Amino acid sequence: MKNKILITSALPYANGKVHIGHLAGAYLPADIYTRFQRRKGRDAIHICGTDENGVPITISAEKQGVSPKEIVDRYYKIIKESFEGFGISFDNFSRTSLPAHYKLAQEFFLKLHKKGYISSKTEEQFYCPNCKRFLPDRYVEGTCPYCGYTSARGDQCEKCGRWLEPTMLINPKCKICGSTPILRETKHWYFNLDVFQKRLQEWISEKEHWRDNVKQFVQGWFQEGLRPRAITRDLSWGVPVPLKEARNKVLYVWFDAPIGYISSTIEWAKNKGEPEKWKDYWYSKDTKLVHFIGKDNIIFHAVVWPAILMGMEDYILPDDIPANEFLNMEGGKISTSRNWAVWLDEYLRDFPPDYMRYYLTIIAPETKDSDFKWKEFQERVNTELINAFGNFVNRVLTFVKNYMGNKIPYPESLTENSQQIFMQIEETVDKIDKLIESFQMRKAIKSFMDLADMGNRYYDISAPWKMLKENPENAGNTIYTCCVLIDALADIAEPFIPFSAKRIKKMLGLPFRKWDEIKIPQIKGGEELNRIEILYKKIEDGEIETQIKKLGKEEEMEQKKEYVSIQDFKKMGLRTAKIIGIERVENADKLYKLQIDLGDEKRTLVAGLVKHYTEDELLGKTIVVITNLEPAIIRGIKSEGMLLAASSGEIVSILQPDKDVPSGSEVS
Ligand code: B3M
Ligand code: ZN
Repeated sequence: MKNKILITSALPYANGKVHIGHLAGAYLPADIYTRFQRRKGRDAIHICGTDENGVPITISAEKQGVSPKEIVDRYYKIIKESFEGFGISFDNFSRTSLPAHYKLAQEFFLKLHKKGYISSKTEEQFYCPNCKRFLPDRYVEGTCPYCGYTSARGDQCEKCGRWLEPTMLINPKCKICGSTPILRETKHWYFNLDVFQKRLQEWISEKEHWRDNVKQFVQGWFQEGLRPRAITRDLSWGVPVPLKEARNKVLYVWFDAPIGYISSTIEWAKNKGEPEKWKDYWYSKDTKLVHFIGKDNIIFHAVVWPAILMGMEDYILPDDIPANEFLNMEGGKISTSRNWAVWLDEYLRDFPPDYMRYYLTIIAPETKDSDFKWKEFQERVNTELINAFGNFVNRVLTFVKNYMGNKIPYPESLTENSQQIFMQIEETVDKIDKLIESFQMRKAIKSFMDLADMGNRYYDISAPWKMLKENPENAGNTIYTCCVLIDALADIAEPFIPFSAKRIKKMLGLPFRKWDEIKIPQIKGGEELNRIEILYKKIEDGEIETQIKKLGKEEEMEQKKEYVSIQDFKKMGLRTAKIIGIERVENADKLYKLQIDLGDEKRTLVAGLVKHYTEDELLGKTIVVITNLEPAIIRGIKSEGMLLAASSGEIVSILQPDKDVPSGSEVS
C-alpha cells in the first residue's frame, strides 16, 4: 500500500456558480474520501482550484459585457465560499490565472514540444466574416454528427459526451452573431495523442479496480483510434503559447487545466514554507493519485492527461478516477441556463450543509444517474438524519443531563446486549473502511445509518426511563452503552456530516479519534457533559414549497441583471439633509411636502410618508436623499429629490445616519 494520497477534484470553471450537481459529482465524495483518509492517519491532501482560462470564460464575459478578469474574480470568490460553507476541506484551492500556473503550463508545453510530442499544422478553421475573428471550439455551435443533438458545442456534445472538432458539426453557426462561419487557414499546435495509444492501453488494462463507466468510455476511444488534438486556440485570454511563431494564441484550456492540479500543489507547499514538498507527491511512486470528476470529464482525465504525464516522464500517473454519473433534478437535467438547479450559495442561506451532504451521499450517482427531489430531500432528512440519528443522540444526552446528574454513568457488569453493540461498532467501522476505500459512499453512509437505527432500537427496548427506579444499575449500563455508541457514531459520521459530528463531540466533551481507535470505547464513565443543544430542526413543508417555487424561475432576472458601477452609484449624488419644514399636501392623503436643508442649498421634496410618520416625528430629522434625480411635478409641487427608506410589507423606515453629521454630507 502506498503511503501518501494525493486527492484532486475537478477544477470548476470560474464562469458561474456551483450547484448540487457539482457537489454530488466530485467535491462531496472527494471530501468524504479525504476526511476518512486523514482519520486513518494517512498523509492525504486534497487539491483543487478554479479553472480560469479559455473559451468558457471569454464567452461568459462577452455575454455579460465585462472583462474575463472580472468574471473569474467574481466567481472564484463565490465558488470558494460555497465550498467552504459545505465544509469541503481542501488543503489548497488555487486559480489557474496565477503567474506560477502560466509558467508551469508553458514549461509543460515546451518540454513536450521539444520531445516531439507536439507538432504544428496549418489547417482550415472556422472564421466568422461578420465578427471578423477565428472561432475557437465553443464559439461554434451546430448539430452533433453522432447523436443529432442540435445545440452541440464545437468542443464536445453535451448530449452524447463525444469530443468534437468544430468542423465536424452539421450546420455550424457563430455563437456570437449566429451567422454561418467560413473556413480559413490558420496554424495550430497539436498534441500527438496517437503516439501514446499503446502505452495508454497497456496502462489501463491493469486498472482492474476502475469503475466500469470509466473503462468502457475509454475503450470506445481506443477502438476509434486516438488522433492528434489541437491544443492551441486563437484567443486573447489564457496561457500564451510560449513560441515566437504563435503570437496571439493561447493554450487550449483542457491542456492547461489539469496542470492546475500540480501548480495548486506547488502553491500549497510554498504556503506551508516547504517549497519542495510538492515533489514528494507528484514525483513519488509512493503516492496514490486519485482524481474525482464527473463523467463528462472522463476522456480528459483517463486518456489525454495521463498521456501528457507520460510524455513529461518524472510524474506519477493517476491510480484511480472514480467518475460519478450525473445528478438530475426533479426528473430533468440540471441546467444553468434554465435555472434548473440548486445553487450552493443560495441553499446555504436556507438549510444547514449537513442536510444536503447527507441526502446527496445517500442518493450519490455512483453507478447510474440519480435524481434530486426536494420532497425526498425533506423526507429522508426528517426521517433518517433527524428522527433516527439526531433524536437518538438528543434523547440519550438529555437523559444524562436530567437523570444522571449530567455525568455519563460508570459501566457496571455489562450485559450481552452491550457487548453486541460494541461488536456492531467494530463491524461497522471495518465495513465502512472497505466501502470508502472502494468509493462506495452511498453504501457507507447507509451502514452508518443502520448503526444509528440499532442504537435507537436498543434504547427503546432497554427503556432506561422505566429502569431508573426498578434497576438503576441496568439503566446506567444502558446509558453508558448508548453514550459509547454516540461517541462512535460521531467519529464515523465525521467524513460524511462533519458539522453534526463536531457538535456531538462538543456536547460529549470528547475528541475525535483515529479511525481504528473507534472500535475501543474511550468513555470510562464519570465524564461530565457540556451544554446539550438540539442537533437538528425538522424541515417544514412550507420550506420545501418555497424551494420548489424558485425552480426554473429567476433565471430571466439573473440574465437581465445589470450591474451598476461605482460611477453609476456616485451619479445619484446621495447626501444627508435635515428636514426643516413639513406640511401635508392638500387633497392627498399620503403625501407630505418637506423642506430640506442640504447645507449649501434648500430644496422641496414630496414624500408618501403620512401613513408611517407624524409631522412631529419627521421635523428636525437628518435623512438620506438622492440629489441628482430629474425633478418631478407631484400634485403641482416640484419635488427635487427622493429620500431613502427601507420597506417590508407594511413597515416603512427612513434611513438616518447614526451619528451627527453636517447637512449635505456625501453618502458613499
Ligand atoms: N473545468 C470542466 C468542469 O468544470 C473543467 C474541469 C477541469 S479539471 C482539470 O466540469
Ligand atoms: Zn459571428
